[in-house]
Amino acid sequence: MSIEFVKYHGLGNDFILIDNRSSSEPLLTQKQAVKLCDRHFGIGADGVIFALPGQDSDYTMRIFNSDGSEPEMCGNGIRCLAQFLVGLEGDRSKIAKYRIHTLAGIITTQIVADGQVKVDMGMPRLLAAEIPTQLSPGNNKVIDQPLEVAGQSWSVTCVSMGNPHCITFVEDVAAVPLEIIGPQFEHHAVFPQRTNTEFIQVVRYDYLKMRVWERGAGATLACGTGACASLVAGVLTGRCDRIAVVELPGGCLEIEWSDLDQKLYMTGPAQRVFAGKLP
Ligand code: ZDP
Repeated sequence: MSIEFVKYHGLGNDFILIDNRSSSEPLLTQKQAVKLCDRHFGIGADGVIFALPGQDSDYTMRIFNSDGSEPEMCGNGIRCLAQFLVGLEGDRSKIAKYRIHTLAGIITTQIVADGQVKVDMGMPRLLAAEIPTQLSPGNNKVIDQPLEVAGQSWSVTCVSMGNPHCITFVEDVAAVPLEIIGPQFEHHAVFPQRTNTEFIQVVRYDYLKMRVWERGAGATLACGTGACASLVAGVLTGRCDRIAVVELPGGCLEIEWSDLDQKLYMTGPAQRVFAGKLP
């Protein structure tokens, strides 16, 4: 049996998309996903995303990271999935809108101007047990709390967008030795499910610069859930507005934490790169 795939990227965070509408189980194993994500021996990607039948929703998204682990959510990935679905359905409606079931709940995507995708990312979760982290034994919020990593004390804020994020504000993101400290945050004992790690430089109240070390994928060019979590951390600590542009190595996302419904709205691009067939 040969399986068709389409490669997409959202700001350089790249994914292999699989039409999995015929089955409620992913057509590939986690081990096969690891092989396909390899940039030298495979197609190359940060993850593999499956478009499965809905569950009280239009579709279900499942994703495997490039190390084979399965995250609850993926912000850049779900924008790619929305464009992939438009392609599969031959949807010619101007505003294709999908309700997508994920392990982080129902996420809604909408195609807007210029083929950008606006995503209702839901509400952030802030209690220590929801992240999860042991940084607050009393199950409080973790805001600007000290964490010892690589012999240094960092002031961290923890936010879950369905998946865990640990955010640190720094003077200069370019100076962060990401490859060295990223893995130490990811595997720190206070994060039982590991964590995604973001370093943020506040340029203006409405403009943040971010570098990310992703759980299960390492340094990537962009992270949608991470951009949302970082804006929340910035608002909670009085460092930024509720609407801001987040600049990642791969480009910019527009993030809003709505006053009205307390949900995060992310707008950004999703681009088709090429299609192929797996032998
Ligand atoms: O939580 C995790 O294990 C992440 N690696 C999942 C992927 C998140 C992503 N970068 C995003 O855009 O939200 C794709």
